[in-house]
Order: sequence, then C-alpha cells, then structure tokens
Amino acid sequence: MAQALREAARGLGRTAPNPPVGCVIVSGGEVVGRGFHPRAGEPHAEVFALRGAGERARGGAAYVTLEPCSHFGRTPPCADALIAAGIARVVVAALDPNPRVAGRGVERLRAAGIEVTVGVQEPEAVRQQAGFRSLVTRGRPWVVYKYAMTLDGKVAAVGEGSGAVTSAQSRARVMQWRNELDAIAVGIGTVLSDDPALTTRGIKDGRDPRPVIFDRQARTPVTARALRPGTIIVTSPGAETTHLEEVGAVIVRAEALPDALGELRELDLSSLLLEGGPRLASSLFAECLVDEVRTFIAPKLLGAGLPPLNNAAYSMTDARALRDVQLEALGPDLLVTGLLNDI
Ligand code: AOF
Ligand code: ZN
Repeated sequence: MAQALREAARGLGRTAPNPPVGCVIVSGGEVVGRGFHPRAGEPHAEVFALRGAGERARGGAAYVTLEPCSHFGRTPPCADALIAAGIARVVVAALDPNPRVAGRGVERLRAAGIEVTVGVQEPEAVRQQAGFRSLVTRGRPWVVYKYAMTLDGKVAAVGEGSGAVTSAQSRARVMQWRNELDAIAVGIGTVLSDDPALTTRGIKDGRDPRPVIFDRQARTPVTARALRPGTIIVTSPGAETTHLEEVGAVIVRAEALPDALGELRELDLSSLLLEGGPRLASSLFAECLVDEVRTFIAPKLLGAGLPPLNNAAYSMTDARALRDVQLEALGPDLLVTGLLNDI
C-alpha cells in the first residue's frame, strides 16, 4: 500500500475533480503491475495496473488507495475490471465518499467471491485525497495555509515587501506543494506589495498551480506577474473587471468567502495553497475555512513585524488546536503541520 500511495502521489495536482489514486498488483510474491490515475477523463489507476500485469493478474492481489469504483462515469467500473482479470484479493486504503460508489465497489467485489480488506494505511490515503474528499463532502476545496515565520512569530518586517524568512531547503518544499495542489491563493495586498509570480520552480515535470487572487475591488494591475490566462480573480458582484478579462483572467463574483470557495469547486479546484497575506488568511481562519496549516519556523528574531494571523479574538482557552501534528527539521528550520478541520 505504501507503494500504491507513492503511485497515487504522481497524480497530485492533476486529477481534480477526481482523486489521486494508486494501484499495485502483486502475484507470486512480486509486483506485476502498477498504475495511477493521471487526470479526469483518463482511465483509473486499476486499469493501468491491470494492463501492466496482463495474464499475471489472475489469482493475484490488488492494493488500491481508494475503493474501486462501481459506477459508469467517464470510464467503466474498476470493480468489474478487477473481477474480469481474475484478481483474488483486494486491499483498499479508504472507502470512496462519492455517493455513486460509497461501499458499493467493495460489495461488488465481495459478491464476486473476492476477499476484500479495507482500512490499510487509511489515514495516509485520506490525507492524500483531502481535496477530492472535500469537494465531495463539503462542496469546496481543501484550504492549506502555508506561512513562514521567525522564532518571534513574524512573517514579514513592518513596511518591507518580501524577503525570505526560511532556508533554501524549506523554500524547495514549498515548490513541491505548489506542484501538488490545484490552486495557489493570495490576497490583493500581497499582489500589490510583493508582485509574486506564484509559479513552480525547480521541480522536474512540475506544473504551476492555478493562481487565485482575492481582490474585492479588482485592483490587480494588468502587469501583475501572477496574472496570466486562466488566473482567477475573486471579486465583488459590482466590481469593474473588463481590463482583467481582456488579459484572460477568469472572474469569480461572490459576496462572502464560503460562496467564493463554492465557486472554485465549479472550476474543478480541489485544493488551495494559501500563501498570504495575513489579512486574507485571518478572514478565512475566522470563518473556519482554513483546513490545514503548514508552518515553517526559522531560527531568527525580528523584534517587530507582521503576525501570520491578526484578527483572532480568542483567549488562550479558545485557541484552535491542530490535530495530527507532525514536526520535521528542514535544515535550520522547523516545519510544523497539522489539521484544523476534519477531512
Ligand atoms: C477508482 N480508481 O483511479 C479513481 C476513482 O468519471 P470517472 O469515470 O473518472 O469517475 C470518477 C469517480 O471515480 C470519482 O469521483 C471517484 O469516485 C472515482 N475515482 N476510482 O476506482 C481511480 N480516480
Ligand atoms: Zn474506477
């Protein structure tokens, strides 16, 4: 299953609104086929793994990170393909929350006499599928707030634009995330002060996340580096956006943040990497719309500067505690990740 999860990861950032899924087929004690779902509309992971295995699939075991589907979508049911190939045993990490599947894939396999085990490495799989699961169960993308701060909790100096807080190693990790999440979001303040490009750099076969600029009054300059054909501008219903549409921006109009996120679902964006600034993050946090936090802490002191969140009116007893917290040392920096909402 660990290998199947690694296969699935190859599709991260490319499959929405579908999930990233991986499949490994084992027969006679060796791996005879592997596959992953590359993008919506293309065959599912099981199909690629079965193709690789050919006749060797007969009597073998399939390890799949998501319950094999039982429905006719853009592609035919994987449960039927596994049955037809003579697979004897199926090991599933997580059930599919899609109401068109939701346990029926497993039922179908069992009815055909296949031994099915569910729940192997389920937490890892569910976390990998957070975007897809969020779209299906909540109708909005999974929101990850990433920020880097000094040891005294500042993300930037007062009155200064960008300026790296963390080491090159930490910044390389951010590039991996940009490659793996569907969209990257910033507030108009960050666009005006830093003019970030919001691209993925230094990753082999990397691709750029879709830029999303939260810009209530449509103040994004047409010269902004993040503005390219397909860049999404989230703005208010009455804002004048002709200049932005002329350069290929996609305009999303919404009064409230939950509605804006719902609109991003319609654009097949399942995950959002929120990279600043504190004002947008604070608004999303206040409405419990930040699902996951990824925080770099650099061993530096600034003395004064901007905090990562600035509007929280919580007392310490009301502090939002992260779940499933993981710590990792990255060169001189510490990376802390955890969940604020359930997947
Ligand atoms: C699987 N294996 O690799 C994936 C699955 O429109 P379709 O035919 O691509 O179906 C999409 C749905 O199939 C998706 O919403 C999810 O429920 C499931 N995805 N299932 O057995 C896969 N990607
Ligand atoms: Zn399928």
